[in-house]
Amino acid sequence: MGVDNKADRIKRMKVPAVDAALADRVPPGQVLTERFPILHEGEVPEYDMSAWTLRIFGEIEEEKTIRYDELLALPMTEVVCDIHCVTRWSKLDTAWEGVRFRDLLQALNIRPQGKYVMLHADSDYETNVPLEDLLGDDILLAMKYDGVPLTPKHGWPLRLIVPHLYFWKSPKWIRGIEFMKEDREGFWERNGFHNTADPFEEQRFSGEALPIPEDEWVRKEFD
Ligand SMILES: Nc1nc2c(c(=O)[nH]1)N[C@H]1C(S)=C(S)[C@@H](COP(=O)(O)O)O[C@H]1N2
Ligand SMILES: [Mo]
Repeated sequence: MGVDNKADRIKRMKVPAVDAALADRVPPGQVLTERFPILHEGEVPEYDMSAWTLRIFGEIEEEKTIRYDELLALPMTEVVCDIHCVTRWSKLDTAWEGVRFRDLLQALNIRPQGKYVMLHADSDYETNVPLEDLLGDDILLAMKYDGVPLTPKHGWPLRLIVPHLYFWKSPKWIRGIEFMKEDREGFWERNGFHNTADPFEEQRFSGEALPIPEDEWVRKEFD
């Protein structure tokens, strides 16, 4: 209790409220960016969309090949989320639209032993995530960013968004989803990155060293 003057109100409400809200959302060791960095290995792929497919295979009763127009016919979901790259940038309130991973799974007969997933992408990229991590409301096979189709550099025509893990677990240009009995390491996971990759636990690397190639830190392109 006490005198409720203007100075007190500002101290109490404004500054601490904003700081506390951001502190909650920015994982340790991360820096916020307003721009949208572009990071990947290899070339930005070019597609003939009449030949484009998403292949679903491994521990599934019957292997499936899905065309882009079939994906577009599924219910669309919007997700607004924060993203966190292992190279220390985070971006708040990114807005995506696409098919919820869980909704795609519904139409598929995944075998119960298929507990791990390898996400296969162009150009020669793959990353592994446990199936359990892909069942949430905010796990999206995204086709749009900020209300318009993804740009080629950010993953058009299809990218997976896994907001609660470091962004290397969100493959651009995804082309295949493989269900596996046992976990297997993807590209960065084989190259020293952490298998789980929870940014709030700061699970960047699997060892002491920082095995990120120099160009991953210095090569910076933005939208
Ligand atoms: N196909 C593919 N997806 C990828 C990568 C890649 O090299 N190839 N890099 C990952 C990494 S390390 C990051 S930080 C994000 C960057 O996504 P952005 O360029 O849209 O910011 O894509 C991820 N997805
Ligand atoms: Mo990254």
